[in-house]
Amino acid sequence: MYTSFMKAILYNPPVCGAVITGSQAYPLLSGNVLFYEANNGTIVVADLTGLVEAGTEQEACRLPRFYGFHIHEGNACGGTQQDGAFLAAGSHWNPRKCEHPAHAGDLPVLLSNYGKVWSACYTEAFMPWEVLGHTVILHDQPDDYRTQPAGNAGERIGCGTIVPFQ
Ligand SMILES: [Cu+2]
Ligand SMILES: [Zn+2]
Repeated sequence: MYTSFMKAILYNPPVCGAVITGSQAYPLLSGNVLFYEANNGTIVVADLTGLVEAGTEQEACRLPRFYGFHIHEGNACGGTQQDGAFLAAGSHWNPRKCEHPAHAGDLPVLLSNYGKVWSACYTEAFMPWEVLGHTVILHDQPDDYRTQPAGNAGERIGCGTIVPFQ
């Protein structure tokens, strides 16, 4: 028997999602982050490939490892590698003015397996439609869930603006 969580992602389309593109340092990164309504909250599914740094495709550091993953408050992914990739995404989305890691946009780290990620979590920090117009950001280091203001998660390496699913 499926729970209501499994039913939510198997039998319903997402409410919204973001198409992820990589920074100059992660040109192979692509895929989607999808937001489904479930119970009193949201299931977030990350479905990504190519999460490997340019030039490291053949190296042992491609072994499974963790990457920071948040919803940021900005509505765009602009920003140069020099000034900071995806600087336009702004800070962690934080509508209730809490401290990290209690920002509504704080999510579990992603596990990349030779560049492949499939990950899902359930959160009651927001409903899917509340994140419309904000951004999904991936970082090159795992969030430590302690350091202020953003978990010391390193560079921004992937970004996408959250838009209605179609
Ligand atoms: Cu972030
Ligand atoms: Zn945060």
